[in-house]
Amino acid sequence: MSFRASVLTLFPEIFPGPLGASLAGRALAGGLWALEAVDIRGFAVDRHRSVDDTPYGGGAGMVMRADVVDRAVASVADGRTLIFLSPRGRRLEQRRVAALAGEDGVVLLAGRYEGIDERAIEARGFEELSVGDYVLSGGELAAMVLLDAVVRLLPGVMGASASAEEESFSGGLLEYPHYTRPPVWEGRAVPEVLLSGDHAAIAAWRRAEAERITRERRPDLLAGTVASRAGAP
Ligand code: 4HQ
Repeated sequence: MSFRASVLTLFPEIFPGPLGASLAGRALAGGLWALEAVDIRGFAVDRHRSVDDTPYGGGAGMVMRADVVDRAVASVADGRTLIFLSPRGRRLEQRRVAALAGEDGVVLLAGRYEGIDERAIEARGFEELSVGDYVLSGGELAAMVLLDAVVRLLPGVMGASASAEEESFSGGLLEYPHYTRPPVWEGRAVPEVLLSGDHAAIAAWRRAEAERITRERRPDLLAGTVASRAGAP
């Protein structure tokens, strides 16, 4: 069976969005993965179909109700990993992305307003993941980021060549610079070695450039810290 993603959201109409285009979109159309957007509002029970309420203890904004959210979760939960997108979560890294790509699928909970009643997160042991240290207006874009990163790793999505190359060579380093025609553009020449036809020299140059750029921009990736060694970008 292929990878199945369920996204619980108050804005199901924004899916698949960018996931319906390009690489992920072709894979979706081709049945290499499946995406279901579940409208949390469909699980509201009162006359006004409310999904949120005022926070206990006071303060600004509204909080999504645990009972409504949990009924939405129950409607799709089938043993797949449950993930809540939140800036409070562990930072999403390529290592986790790759592990998720090896699972049956995921259930992603995208919050709006000030957040979700903590008990709904706690009760089912949601894993919390963040796509970065900035504040989005909802978890939907974060869910799309996670899915985009996962889907490109699914078997048959990228083709063996690109994925194999990524694993062996660029693992843990930033990408070397790329060039295409024309050979000189606005007075800027393509590095000569790339025109030499010497494949060993080209591979050595690319490796050296990848190391230089990584050292300059992201020395943390070389440091062998927990945040590195995952084989990311
Ligand atoms: N939000 N990484 C607040 C994020 C976010 C992030 C999602 C905003 C949850 C309630 N999610 N809502 N950064 O900023 O994942």
